[in-house]
Amino acid sequence: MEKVLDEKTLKQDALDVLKNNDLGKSTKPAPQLYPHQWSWDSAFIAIGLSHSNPSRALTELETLFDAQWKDGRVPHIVFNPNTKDYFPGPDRWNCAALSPAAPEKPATSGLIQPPIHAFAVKTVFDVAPELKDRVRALYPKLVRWHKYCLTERDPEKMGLITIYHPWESGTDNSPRWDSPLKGVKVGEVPPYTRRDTKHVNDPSERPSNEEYDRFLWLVECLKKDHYDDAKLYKTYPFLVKDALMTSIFTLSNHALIELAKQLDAPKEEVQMLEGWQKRAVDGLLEHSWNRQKMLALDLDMERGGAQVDVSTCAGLSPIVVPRLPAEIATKIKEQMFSDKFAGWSDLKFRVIPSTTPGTAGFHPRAYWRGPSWPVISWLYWIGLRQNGFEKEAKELRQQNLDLLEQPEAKFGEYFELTKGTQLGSADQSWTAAVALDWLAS
Ligand code: 2M8
Repeated sequence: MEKVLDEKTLKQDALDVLKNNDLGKSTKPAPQLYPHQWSWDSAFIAIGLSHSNPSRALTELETLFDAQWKDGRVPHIVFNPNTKDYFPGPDRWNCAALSPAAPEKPATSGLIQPPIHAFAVKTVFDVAPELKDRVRALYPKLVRWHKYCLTERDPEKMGLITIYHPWESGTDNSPRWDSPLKGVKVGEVPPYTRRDTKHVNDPSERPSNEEYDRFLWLVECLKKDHYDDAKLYKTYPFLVKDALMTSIFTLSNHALIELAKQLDAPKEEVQMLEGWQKRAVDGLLEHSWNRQKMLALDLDMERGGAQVDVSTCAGLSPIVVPRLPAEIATKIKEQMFSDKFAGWSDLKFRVIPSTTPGTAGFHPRAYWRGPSWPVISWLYWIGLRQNGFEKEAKELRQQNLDLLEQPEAKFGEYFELTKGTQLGSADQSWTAAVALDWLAS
């Protein structure tokens, strides 16, 4: 067997990945596959950088929030003007021309991604209190972002965030979206050439052409309604209440409440944030948590809010909810290490599969349909520790580090389960970032 990397080498390699992907004031998620700034990637990157360069870590988030829309949304992609090698690029989204809320510059997409940013800002602030003035400047933007999530994206006031596109979920091609996508009647999609498939070894690790047509048709529908939430809510064919997105919201919003107190925000503002927290936690536990399945499920709003019955890593997401009732936390922990996830007997490393092996929609090498994403294990490692499951957290951290210390792992975007083979892009920034955080812990 080939010798594994030691922790010192792994750390240096991780720092090199982030350095090589550095665009100056933001970091691209991968050298070629993802050449712009991505919203939630930047939050993980900031956490990874917080140990070596907290000032640069905060810059990552400041750059992202410079592109915040007037309505509070934080775009999922901020386009790097120096590259054209990505599709769909700024022209296809055409946001500034279509929506008065979008910034003229920089060009952005019109979607969002999970709101992990306040948690990242708090993490940076904890290690670098001297950055207080800059954190203070970011704080109101974070409040507007959270407000957008829980108002425009939750007009029903259920406490659950609605997504318009699988790209918003961060788990793009997950079986979570198979049933809601079936209801979308694909119309005429303007011609396009994919660029993503040429940057991976095997195109079947990426979404299929049919899936891409569907994704792009949804973009056309968003454009038709000018990215206007009120209009979209009436006519749009894909409205899903996202359990993972909402769980992450509660983790981040809890951090935002602490930030608000540290920055002496007005009492009424703290109370408003606390109100959102209660609403989101109640929403998750009342509508999304399925006691029989012991999983949090998404709700398909095009089908009267029915739960989407699949077994994916998103189902474990309430583990990150602060102050989760102990009984639910224990059930999720058991589920996480059962044969459905990190206890599956064929795993080379006991990491968290993105989809339960053998269940509907599972595929061993396809995008978000089985392979493991270190960034998800990292998120749930945070959740386990938050709930006092230190032993399990330690084991999950170690298994992920063992995987990443294989010389051929190369900070992969994701990994096949039975052999630990690297899939998708190599030198993925958020994989390097979470490795840095694990090594520092
Ligand atoms: C993946 O998403 C992009 C589209 O946004 C893609 O598949 O082309 C997802 O894994 C997403 O969660 C991630 O933020 C992005 C960049 O790493 O890649």
